[in-house]
Amino acid sequence: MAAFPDIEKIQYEGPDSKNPLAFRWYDENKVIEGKTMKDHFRFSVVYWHTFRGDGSDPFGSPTLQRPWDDGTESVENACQRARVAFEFMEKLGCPYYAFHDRDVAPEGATLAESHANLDAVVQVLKEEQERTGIKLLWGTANMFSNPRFMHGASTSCNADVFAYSAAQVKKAMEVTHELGGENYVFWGGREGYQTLYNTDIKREMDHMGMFMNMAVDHANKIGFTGTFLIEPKPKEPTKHQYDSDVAACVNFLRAYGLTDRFKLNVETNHATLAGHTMMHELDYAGAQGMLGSIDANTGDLMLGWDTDQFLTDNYIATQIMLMLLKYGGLAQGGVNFDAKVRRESFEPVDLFHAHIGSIDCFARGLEIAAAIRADGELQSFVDSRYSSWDGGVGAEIESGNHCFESLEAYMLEKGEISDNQSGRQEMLENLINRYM
Ligand code: XLS
Ligand code: NI
Ligand code: NI
Repeated sequence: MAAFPDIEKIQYEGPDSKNPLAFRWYDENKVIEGKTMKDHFRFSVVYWHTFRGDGSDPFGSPTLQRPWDDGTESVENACQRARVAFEFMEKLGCPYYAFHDRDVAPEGATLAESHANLDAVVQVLKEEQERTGIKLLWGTANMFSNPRFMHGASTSCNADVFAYSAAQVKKAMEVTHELGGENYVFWGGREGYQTLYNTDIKREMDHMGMFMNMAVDHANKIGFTGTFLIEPKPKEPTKHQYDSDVAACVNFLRAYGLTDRFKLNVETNHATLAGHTMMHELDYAGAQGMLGSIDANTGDLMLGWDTDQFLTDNYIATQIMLMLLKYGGLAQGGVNFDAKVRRESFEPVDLFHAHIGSIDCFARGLEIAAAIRADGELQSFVDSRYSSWDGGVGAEIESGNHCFESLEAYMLEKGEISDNQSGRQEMLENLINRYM
């Protein structure tokens, strides 16, 4: 029994197509800068929003029609839902997916029962992966929904919660490994604080560092070689999340000796909540050699919380793709749609419209970014802006051949700096608009 009987596999039909269930820009085999579109993006569908979202919000009940779901928390329903998920991803043509342990299988009355439920559903996921060739981009553990995590997981004031979290992550990692997952993600659901009056930051951060080191040790034990990813987010649900932004995460990873095995999973809406652009977060992560993967979505500047909307803004997609091309792509990472349809978009077909639109937006962003790079005007402006470092005193400083004394002697002799050049911001913004 098909869940989407009226929908065929989504095809590329080109920019002139008016078919809402076709790609206009995403041609998975098209080669850009030496790589197919499919390999540039490694698009991934998220289990939690797409198959567990029900449209409820703090003000209202579920709205989304999901006829295949019987509404129970049974393992049978979870297995049935898993098959539907793969039908959806196959028809969409997305090569990857991502999940939390508790999205795919119901939590049991005990930890042992939760483990067993997960194992049962994982068998279905495995069969479906084999049947379709769709792969697991990453797994993660939900350590924020159950009330036991009210004070956090690895940063909880309650040592038993740390232990419970270790047991849960151990299992989630093993399952991710069993399914051939290419990464494992830590999004610090409630790893932060609501008030500093009751919080020992130093102790909590040390515990989190210790926890991640235990994860690396366990990966080595079981032979999981995937990349660990931390997903920065500044707030929500806590007032302050420790993994606030890319810079804070890089600092954390360095402080606790984790940079060999970890990279970052950067999310558009989290960047905005942190008061940064996505371009900033990606550039910073890339510059530090820490760019691992992307959670693709967008917020709403009028709302100011993590609204997880599907990205359809060509400018943001272009900026993202400029950064990915600049840093040589995502390697083992991917573009993961951590996004949900609005509760008013309640029909199953809306899931297709949402993903198709965002996939196309990224494909178009890639085309535009590649065109900007091929013309080279932007890059040659940046190169010439820094040309004082390519020879003379600049090159001497960069190669480590100066100190304050020698630079004082240089400037005393020269008297004044060579003239500054205009930053030409407006001209460059106009240049970008030529390609849009
Ligand atoms: C929440 C996060 C979450 C992670 C996975 O804001 O984006 O969905 O991606 O735990
Ligand atoms: Ni996310
Ligand atoms: Ni998010």
